[in-house]
Amino acid sequence: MLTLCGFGASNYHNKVKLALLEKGVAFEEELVWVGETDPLASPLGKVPYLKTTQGTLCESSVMLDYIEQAYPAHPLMPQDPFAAAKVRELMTFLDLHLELVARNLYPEAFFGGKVSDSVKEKVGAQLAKNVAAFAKLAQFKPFIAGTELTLADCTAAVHLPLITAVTKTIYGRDFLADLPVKDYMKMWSERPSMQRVHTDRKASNELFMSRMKSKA
Ligand SMILES: N[C@@H](CCC(=O)N[C@@H](CS)C(=O)NCC(=O)O)C(=O)O
Repeated sequence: MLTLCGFGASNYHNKVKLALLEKGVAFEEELVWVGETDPLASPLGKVPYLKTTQGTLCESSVMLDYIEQAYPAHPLMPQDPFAAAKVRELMTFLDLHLELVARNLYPEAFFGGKVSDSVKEKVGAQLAKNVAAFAKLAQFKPFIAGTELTLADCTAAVHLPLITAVTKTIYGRDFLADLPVKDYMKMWSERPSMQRVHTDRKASNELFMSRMKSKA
């Protein structure tokens, strides 16, 4: 049995959870907040991490690769090596070039903090460039990598709404406005996997916010 450790307000936690649910792999969840992680399982103190019968794994994309190989039923990766690499290319753009860049803005966009004007300027330019590049790769046909749901969709579904929210809040403009993200997320909202993630995220968000307040 797999145990996904983390919390439901985390986009990276939900990326792995969506893949598990879409594949129909049985798993348990263990509530672990940042600051309460097992240092052996997650040496950088990040969530999520995954407990398996063989040991633990950190880094969400590594977990997805493991789950895909260990549970080949209901594949979320194409068989063809090149097509699979195109899926990983999209996952890398989403994690590294979109989410990780936008993350610099979360303190102000979501947590009541302040981000300096110079950071906003630098991050805004980088995000604009990276979104334009992502737009050249993303298919939306209707899935991110083409006609089949893949691991890139489990990644896109959790990151794209954050990019929209953060750019609207910080720059007053949705940097993803030219992409069909609304239709894409509507399609996702009809899937039972996303319905569960959404319900759990709402409950987790409330807990997360009350924890932040009690710490302030
Ligand atoms: N590259 C990591 C990113 C995970 C990540 O940044 N998780 C956030 C929560 S959404 C976290 O643990 N942040 C705390 C920290 O970075 O110290 C992954 O793909 O798993």
